[in-house]
Amino acid sequence: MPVSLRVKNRIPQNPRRILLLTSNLHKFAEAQTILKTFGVSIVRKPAKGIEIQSDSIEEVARVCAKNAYRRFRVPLLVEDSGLFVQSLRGFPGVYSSAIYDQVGCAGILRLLAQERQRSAKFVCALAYADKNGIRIFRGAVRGQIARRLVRGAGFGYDPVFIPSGYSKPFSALPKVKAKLSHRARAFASFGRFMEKKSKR
Ligand code: ITT
Repeated sequence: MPVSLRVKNRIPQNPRRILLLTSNLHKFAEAQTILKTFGVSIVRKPAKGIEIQSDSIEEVARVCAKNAYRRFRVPLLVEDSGLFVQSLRGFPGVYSSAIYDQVGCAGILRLLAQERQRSAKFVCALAYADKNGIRIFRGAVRGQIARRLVRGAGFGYDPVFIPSGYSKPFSALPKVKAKLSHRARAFASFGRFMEKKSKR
């Protein structure tokens, strides 16, 4: 989970306008759509630079958010996600980004070519940092790895991930993804937290 600490643009001071540190435009767009419904707006900061190695996506998000907050001193979010395939003992998991870059969805299909057990889950760990410290919001969605790749909407592993209760992958179900993805769940949980916070 690379996070850049090179800030060139203006940093928002409005507490309900929060930085999301990510290089992934799809991730940003999905997060923005969800948070809008809670009246929270986010500003993207490209993320390249600080990388930590960990076997936990939660730890990656937490440490990156902590380091970034030390630098920027404004409320910010760092999100780390991964695809965990049961028959591969959770692989690619924390290595999802690197594995995607190297072998893509086709590589996951090759690894599972002879496998009948195709259960998998997407997990998202969202770390929010402000003057009170770090809070973690989690989201997960269970499903199956498809037998074939279906190109369409979305990004990353969406063409091969079929959410439970559906017969098509996320790439063919953008509205479903917007409601029940790992990211939708983690950001909705953060949105509810912000709503409560604003009423205090
Ligand atoms: P940042 O670290 O800059 O935020 P990233 O794309 O590297 O962007 P992650 O490390 O969180 O983001 O994601 C790991 C990989 O998991 C990423 O390369 C995607 O291919 C995949 N991934 C994450 N969320 C996904 C989603 O909603 N749908 C499909 N693939 C996803």
